[in-house]
Amino acid sequence: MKKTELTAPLQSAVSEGEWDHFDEHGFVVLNKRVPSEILDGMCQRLDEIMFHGVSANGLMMQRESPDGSYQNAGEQTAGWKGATGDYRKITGLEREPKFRKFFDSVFVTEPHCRIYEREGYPVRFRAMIMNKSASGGTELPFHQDRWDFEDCEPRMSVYVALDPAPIDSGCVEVLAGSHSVGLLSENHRGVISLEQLEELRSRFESVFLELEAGQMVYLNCLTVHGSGLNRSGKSRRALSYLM
Ligand SMILES: O=C(O)CCC(=O)C(=O)O
Repeated sequence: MKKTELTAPLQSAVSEGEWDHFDEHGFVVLNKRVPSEILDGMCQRLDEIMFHGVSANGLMMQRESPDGSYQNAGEQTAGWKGATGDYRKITGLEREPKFRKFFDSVFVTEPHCRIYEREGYPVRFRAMIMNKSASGGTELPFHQDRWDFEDCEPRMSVYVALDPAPIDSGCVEVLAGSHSVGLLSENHRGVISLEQLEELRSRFESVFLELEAGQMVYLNCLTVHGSGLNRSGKSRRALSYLM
């Protein structure tokens, strides 16, 4: 083996400047992109799951709302619900090998170490697809990311655009810096009230996360975010890995 192979530094996913942006604004769009072979593998597997029901028994799958409203989104239950791209959410991808390639990459392990090894938290995570199907998607109310089934709160998510996410596709909108206000709602989905949203909009800048396929965002769980309907006529799939 050549000496350089032994001494070469590990490739870092994130620069110090990017972490500074994350700490100050509660999110950062990374300069680096998901390698195309990993991205293509995840997209291909997602097509197999949605259109052929492959491995879907172990997954929670939810169909889009017929009228785009959040309250009318389909039930989130285990198993396939037909050959369609009209799924809103798919959870339980943690053990899927093509997704694991990404979960095991430096884009996930580096922030994982930054949060958990430094603070001695136990390792917990949840991986899901958030889709806005070509037929219009479902509105997602503004919220902070919370969960109610563990003894500690999640801290951040790694968000990956699997398809291009221009503004008319219902890309995610964040209120930059809003993580500084702390937890706003005890309800289990972290959804905030319209009054809270109005007040926050007067204090924090709104940023639409228009992404290209393969672009990644690190998002602080307390950063208020939401997304609208998809008017682009194309699906807008994204992977969200919460830790
Ligand atoms: O993709 C979206 O529209 C929203 C995703 C989201 O809220 C999340 O990943 O926490």
